Amino acid sequence: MTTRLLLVGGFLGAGKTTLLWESARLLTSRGLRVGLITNDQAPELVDTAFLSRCTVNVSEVSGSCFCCNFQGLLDAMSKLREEAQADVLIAEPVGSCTDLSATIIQPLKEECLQRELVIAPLSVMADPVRLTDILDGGTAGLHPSAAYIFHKQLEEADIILISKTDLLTATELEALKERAAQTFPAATISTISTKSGEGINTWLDDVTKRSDSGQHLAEVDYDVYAEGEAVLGWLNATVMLRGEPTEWNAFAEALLSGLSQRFDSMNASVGHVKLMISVGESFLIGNLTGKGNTLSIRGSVPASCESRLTINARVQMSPETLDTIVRETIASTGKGCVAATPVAWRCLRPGRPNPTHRYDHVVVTKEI
Ligand SMILES: Nc1nc2c(ncn2[C@@H]2O[C@H](COP(=O)(O)OP(=O)(O)OP(=O)(O)O)[C@@H](O)[C@H]2O)c(=O)[nH]1
Ligand SMILES: [Mg+2]
Repeated sequence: MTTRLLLVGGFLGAGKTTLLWESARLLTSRGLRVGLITNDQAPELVDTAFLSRCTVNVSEVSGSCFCCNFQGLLDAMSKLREEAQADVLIAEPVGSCTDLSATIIQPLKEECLQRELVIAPLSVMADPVRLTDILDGGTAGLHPSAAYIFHKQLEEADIILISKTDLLTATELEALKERAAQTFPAATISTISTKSGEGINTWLDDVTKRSDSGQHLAEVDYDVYAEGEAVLGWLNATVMLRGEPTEWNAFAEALLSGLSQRFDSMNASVGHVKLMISVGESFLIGNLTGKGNTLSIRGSVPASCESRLTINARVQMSPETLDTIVRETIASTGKGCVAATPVAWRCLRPGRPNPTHRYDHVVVTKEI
């Protein structure tokens, strides 16, 4: 049985997980069996918790990114092929990862025939606001080395997928597409909005037919890449919240807003802060992908005395400071009425990327 792998990269907060959710739904309605693969430096992932509410199977590779744990990616793929007989696997690498063409796609191409695998073109999502600033020569509010990662992700893309197009006018979008095409001539430029539905079926048609994956490599300076990751504090935690009956949507909004104020007061750029609050089958997702105006809450949870909070934060500061700010803000949001008991709490600074494989050439494959 041949399985197709779609790899959806792109910087933190670009919209990858939202697209995985929507793609799984649409591909399933086309009669395909889908498996999803999430990835992070540590467990307790909002993305896994969220996608697990989807009707398809999800496998998580945590503790290391795909490129540094290539075997972990292979194992996740095998598991989903066995358990779900997946026709299509969609994998989301860590948002601060780059050099995927050299470290994941080329080695996978080497094994395509043996593994009955077809690899779709590497899609790299780009938030239009951040992309505009990068094309203007700015850093999209990021540390210059983190902005370098953003740039390298686009350089190695087979398809650049400008996301969140609902935020732009048609004229702005055309202009952005043109500029992206000039700066990154090797990629196909596509556009997508998971909110409005624009472009999703077109992209799915493209990546379920094409197999010209990893057509080029980016030249990546691993010292700058490592610095771009290391400037971000990384926190993954799950906490039980208990106390008086609480409106969890209001709690989530107050928590993200409180965090945003603390980060802004320190001039600390936010890569992505995401959370999930669940009570039984009900859940909400909260996101902050930059300043306070990027705060969004989706879904709804009934008021109750107890809920489960999973929070993932990637913010430009030391992990110790991030740890303190998140603990203090959860406590102050509860105002003494909601007690927070951590079930799992990990705070770290990503280590230097040390990929399992790193190809210096593009592998030419035969069609299966
Ligand atoms: N306006 C708009 N917002 C979107 C769209 N797609 C995603 N978002 C929002 O973008 C934010 C980040 O979305 P995610 O899908 O979690 O982003 P991600 O790329 O998976 O982020 P990481 O896992 O941290 O790398 C959320 O607030 C989403 O609601 C879109 O098409 N339009
Ligand atoms: Mg994600």
